[in-house]
Parts: sequence; C-alpha cells; structure tokens
Amino acid sequence: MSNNNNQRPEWVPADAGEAFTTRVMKGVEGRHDGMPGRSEPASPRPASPRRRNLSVDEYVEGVLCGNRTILAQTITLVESNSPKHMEKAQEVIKKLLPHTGKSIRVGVTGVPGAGKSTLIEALGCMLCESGHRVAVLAVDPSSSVTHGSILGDKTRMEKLTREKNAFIRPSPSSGTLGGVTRKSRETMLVCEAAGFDVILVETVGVGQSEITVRSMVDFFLLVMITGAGDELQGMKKGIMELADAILINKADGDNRLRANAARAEYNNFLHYLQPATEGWETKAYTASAVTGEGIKEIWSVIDTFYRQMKQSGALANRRQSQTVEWVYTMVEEHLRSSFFNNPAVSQVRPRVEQAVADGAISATAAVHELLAAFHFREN
Ligand SMILES: Nc1nc2c(ncn2[C@@H]2O[C@H](COP(=O)(O)OP(=O)(O)O)[C@@H](O)[C@H]2O)c(=O)[nH]1
Ligand SMILES: [Mg+2]
Repeated sequence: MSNNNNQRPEWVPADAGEAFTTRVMKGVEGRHDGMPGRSEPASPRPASPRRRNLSVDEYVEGVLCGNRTILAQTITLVESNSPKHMEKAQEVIKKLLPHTGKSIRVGVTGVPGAGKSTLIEALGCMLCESGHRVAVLAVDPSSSVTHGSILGDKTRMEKLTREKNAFIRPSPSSGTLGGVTRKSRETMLVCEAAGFDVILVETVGVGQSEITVRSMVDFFLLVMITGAGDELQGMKKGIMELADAILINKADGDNRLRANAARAEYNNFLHYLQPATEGWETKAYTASAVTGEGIKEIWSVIDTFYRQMKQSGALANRRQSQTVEWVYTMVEEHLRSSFFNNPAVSQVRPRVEQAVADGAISATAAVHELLAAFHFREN
C-alpha cells in the first residue's frame, strides 16, 4: 500500500507517521470523510499551512457538537496504529463514553451483490427524511489481506452521501497490525457521541467479519437473494442463527414470485433454528431496495425489536456482554500480533514449519518450540 503523503486527505494530522492507516479508496463518491464531494474545490488547493494538532478536548468538543470535519478526524485518530495516536484516541474515547449508547445499532450482511449498499442507502434516506441521523460504517474483511476492498467500490450511496443527516465512513484499512474490531467499535461509539441515532454497519458475509459485526450490533440483518445458491450465500445454519431477520432483496419485476416463495421456505426453516436473540422470533421478509417496497416494513421490524429489547432489559444485557467479550477479543488480537511480530518467533518459524511439514516433528512439538521462542524473547 502506498502511503504517500501527498495522497492523503487534508484532514490527516500533520505528524501522521507511516503507521497512520489512511488510504483513499477508489470509487467512493464524495470525500473520504463522508462529506459530499460537491463542496470539494475543483482545482487543487494551494498548499495550506501545516495543520495544527487538535487537543483531546478539541476532539471531544468537536464530536459532541456534531462538527463533521472533527468527527472524521477523530475516527482517523481512532483508526491509527501509531502508539501515540492510540493513546490520544483512548483519552478522547474515555471522555466520549458517557455520551454513547443512545443509538440503534444494526448490522447488515450478505454476499457481495445481494444489495446491502443499495438497501442501506434506501433505508438511510428514508430515516433521514423522518428526522433520524444515520451513520453508515463498513467492516471489510478483505482490506487486511489484499489491501483491496470488497465493499469499497460499491459503497457509493450517492443520494445518502448528500444527506446532511447522514455520515458515511468507509472501512478502515487494518494494516498488518489488525485491530479491525477495535476500530469499528470505537468508530461506532464516536458516531453515537456525535448524535447519530441509527448506526448501520455493512459487512460481507464471508466468515469472521460477520461474527465481528454481530458482536457489536443490537440487530443483525441477513440480506439474501434468490437463485444465488444456498452454499454461495453462506446459507449454513450458523449464519442464519446469527440473524434477527432475513431480508430477501430484489423482490421486484420477474423476481417477485420467486422471492415470495423463498420467504415461505426460509420461514419454515427458521422454525427449526435457535433464534439469535432470546424472546425474539427471527423471520424472513421480502423487499426491493430499488423500488423501495418493503423498506418501511423492515424498519418497523427493527424498531419493534429495539423497543421490546429495551423494555425487557435484554438490550442492556446484550450490550454489557458484548463489551466484556470485546475486551477478550482485543486481548486475543494483541496476543496474536505480539506472537507473529516477535522476532525470535519469526526466526524459528521457517525451520519449524518445514519440520512439521516433513513429519520430522509433531504439531504439538512445533507448538512447544514456537512458544518457547516467544517466551524466551518476552521474558
Ligand atoms: N432489481 C434489483 N436490483 C438491486 C436491488 N438492490 C440492489 N440491486 C442491484 O444489485 C447490484 C448490487 O448491489 P449492491 O448494493 O452494490 O450490493 P452489495 O454488494 O450487497 O452492497 C447493483 O447493481 C444494484 O443496483 C433490488 O432491490 N432490485
Ligand atoms: Mg456493498
């Protein structure tokens, strides 16, 4: 990934080092900070004096009063892997925490092409019109591996980008240090502190990312399409068991009948599954993100869920256990990265891997050897 300074958005702090995880993604309309592109001057700006670093209080006040530039800068700070930025970010988060938790957190998953972004745009626009403030975040598992983005080039949402009550933030690049979970959760908290009362998190249904998103949202929506093949859609029992609702999208034109048939089929199947949320029945619905049919209805399902869960105390319980779980996820991420970044481990790995592959030593013996190298260096 090229981290060329002159490619960076103007809101990147002046002292951002190489560890600063910022990239400009192709295909995202508007500015990288989620602001409409229209306000961008057509010609490059003359070199401006170096940006002054904001203090912790300036970040906090900016976010609390809904300053979008500062909101974007705060998220950038939160996404940074540099220890100095991480420390500052933690101070900011600590002060923002009392102002968080007042939104409906909704995760949206499904295979690429299912229509998640189109749906989020339709839903987001409808919610903005009815007075909500909507933040859209993306958790993209591909970015850490390929530096490409499954979601990026589809995260256009042109209409929603122009809404003054919407804020769209593309996926963070996790770099080599990982930490996608931390970044996404903290970004969500920052958006809540900035007064967004609906958080929509888009992720691709390919394994770990949906577990990550499920563990940070209240409601998890699985978007499906007919005819894509169940195995393609990750239609394993496990994924359906994570969902609070299944939305069969593209129920328009010729596809409407098939979508209705699929809904009946899924509803039958769902009877045999453990619901994702105790006291809530996961059901299948149909919608068209393009015509807008069924969008109001799916929101009413989400809203009913939220009210019921809030009243019964299940929402507070879920959030508490999510936060505790999050602590251990971060511990695991930390341990994993310190293991793989440990020089002694890196040194013995090729030899140990070869020995295991050749059958010269057992897998258990290899583990002992790797951990011995790790602990030797740690102590
Ligand atoms: N006919 C129809 N097409 C849709 C619908 N929703 C999305 N699409 C199309 O499906 C394609 C993929 O949509 P996108 O939102 O990018 O899918 P994502 O990868 O799940 O985010 C795009 O060409 C959309 O225009 C729908 O409800 N009906
Ligand atoms: Mg998308």
